[in-house]
Amino acid sequence: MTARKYQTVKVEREEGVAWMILNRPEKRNAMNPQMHYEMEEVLNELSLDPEIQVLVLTGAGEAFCSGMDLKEYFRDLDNDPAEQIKVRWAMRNWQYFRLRMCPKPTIAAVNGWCFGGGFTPLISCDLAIAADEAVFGLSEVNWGILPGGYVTRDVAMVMSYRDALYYIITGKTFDGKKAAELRLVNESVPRSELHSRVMALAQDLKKMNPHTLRYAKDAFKMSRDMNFEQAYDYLAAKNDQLQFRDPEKARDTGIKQFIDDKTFRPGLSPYKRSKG
Ligand code: ACO
Ligand code: V55
Repeated sequence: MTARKYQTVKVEREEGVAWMILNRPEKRNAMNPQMHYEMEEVLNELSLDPEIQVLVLTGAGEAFCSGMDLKEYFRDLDNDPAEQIKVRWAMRNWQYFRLRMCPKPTIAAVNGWCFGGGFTPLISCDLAIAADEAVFGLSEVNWGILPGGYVTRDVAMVMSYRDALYYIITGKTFDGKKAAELRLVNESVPRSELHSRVMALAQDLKKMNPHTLRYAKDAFKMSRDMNFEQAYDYLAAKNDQLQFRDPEKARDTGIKQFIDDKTFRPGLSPYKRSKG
C-alpha cells in the first residue's frame, strides 16, 4: 500500500501499531479544517490496513491537541455557513464515527496540552495513557463559550458529575496524574516513558483475537445507552454475530484448549492463536 502524505498529521508505523501524530506543533496541534479532512482519510486508511493492529493518537511537540483552531475553525468561518457545515461533518465523522467506532483498538497517548475540543478525540479512543506532565483544561468558559461539539456530552459520559461541573465552570487546568485520578485516562507515566508504555499496552492488545476485541468494544459502546432488556438481547445477538464472523473460531478453540487439551486457563491468559 502506498504511503499517503498528509500535511497536518504524521503517520508512523511501528510493529503493527500506527501512531497518528497531530502535526501542527507551531499551533499546538489546534484542529483546523484541513486537519479534520485529513483525519477522515487517515482513519480510513489505517482502519482498513491489514498490517495495522492498533491505532494510537498523539501530538507532535509540546501539545497533544490545543482544541479547535480558534482562528481557522471558528472566526474565519463565521461568515461561511456552508464551509461550517462541511467541516463539522468531517469533524464528527472522524472523531465520533471513525475513531470512536474504529474496528481496531485505539489508544490516546496524551503527551502534552489537551484543551476543549481535544477532549473529544481523547474520549473517543478506547484507552488513554497520559504523560504526568500533560496539562488538561476545559478552557471554553475562559473565552466565552460552553464546551460545544461533543465535549460536554463526552465529559458527562466519562467524568463524575462533580468533577465534570468543576472543570466545565472553572476552566481550571489539571495534570496527567490528576487525569488518571479522575479516570479521564487509564494511567499516567513520566513523559519519557509514554512511548514505551503505550507500545507495551499495544503489544498486549496485538496478542488478542482482533475479531473478539472488535465486537467486545462495539458491544460496550452501544449497550451502555440501552435499557437492560434491549442490552440483553443485543448482547446475545452480538455474541452470535461474533461466532458467525470469527474466522479463528476462538470460542470453540478456546474451550477445546482448556477442557480437552488442558493447554491454558482462560482466566489467566488468551487462547493460543493459530495465526496472527
Ligand atoms: N487555536 C488557534 N491557534 C492556537 C490554538 C488554538 N486552539 N492554540 C494555540 N494556538 C497558536 C497560538 O495562537 C500561537 O500562534 P502564533 O505563533 O502564530 O502566534 C501558537 O499556537 C503558540 O501558542 P502560544 O500560546 O504562544 O503557546 P504556549 O506554549 O505559550 O501556550 C497553550 C500553549 C496553553 C496551549 C496556549 O496556546 C493556549 O491557551 N491555547 C488555546 C487553548 C484553548 O483554549 N483551546 C480552545 C479550547 S475550546 C475548543 O476547542 C472549542
Ligand atoms: C467545541 C465547540 C464547538 C465545536 C466543536 O468546545 C468543539 C469545543 C462551539 O462549537 O463545533
